[in-house]
Amino acid sequence: MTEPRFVPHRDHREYPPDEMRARAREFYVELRRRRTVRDFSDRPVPREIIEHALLAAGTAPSGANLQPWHFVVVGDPELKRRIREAAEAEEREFYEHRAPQEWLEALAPLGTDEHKPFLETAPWLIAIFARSYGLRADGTKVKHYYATESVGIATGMLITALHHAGLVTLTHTPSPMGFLNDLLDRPRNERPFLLLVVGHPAEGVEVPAITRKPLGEIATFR
Ligand code: IYR
Repeated sequence: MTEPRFVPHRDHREYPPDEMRARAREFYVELRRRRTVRDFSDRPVPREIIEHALLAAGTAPSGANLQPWHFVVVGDPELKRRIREAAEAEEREFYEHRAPQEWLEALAPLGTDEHKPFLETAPWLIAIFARSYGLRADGTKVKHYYATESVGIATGMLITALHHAGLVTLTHTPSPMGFLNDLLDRPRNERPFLLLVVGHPAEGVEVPAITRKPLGEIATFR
């Protein structure tokens, strides 16, 4: 058993009430501008921006602080082409056979189909993996707790960080995603969580005319 060790939390900052109100509001206004985009520009994005967004994602809380995520950042055009090919094969199956009518109807407002050119156009793809267990140096397994929740939180923070930097993302979930383990050489204890497409939007990009639920519908105060 490792003994707990504590240090003062000197990084915490408290703001005067008015400043706190302003910060909370401004952050919402900033996040409210985020939209998922499906048409990407091929304009390059410096790797350093992606690295900082990943560092931000890596600050996420996780079960027993086991940080059960791994991010594979793909910029290589040939690898992107192979990911597109594999993803489109799964998507074709999904749209033509696997998806129940109800699911297709839910997707209709988004205008999606099996064509995924953005997987090649966008400068970066980030394949996010969730580790269902860790491995010690001697090969024995380390149990992980709440891996899905932890990776979901880290992914939300990654999306937020990239938006904050002025980029757009698409949370892409070709299903099943096992091909990502093969193409990206990831071990069996890592489960593909999702594929985040990252870049600048295509010029004149349009997004679906959809709305967000009001506060009264997403929250209850008691
Ligand atoms: N993976 C498919 C289908 C899809 C599913 C959901 I749920 C979405 O919000 C969007 C798409 C695709 O990427 O087209």
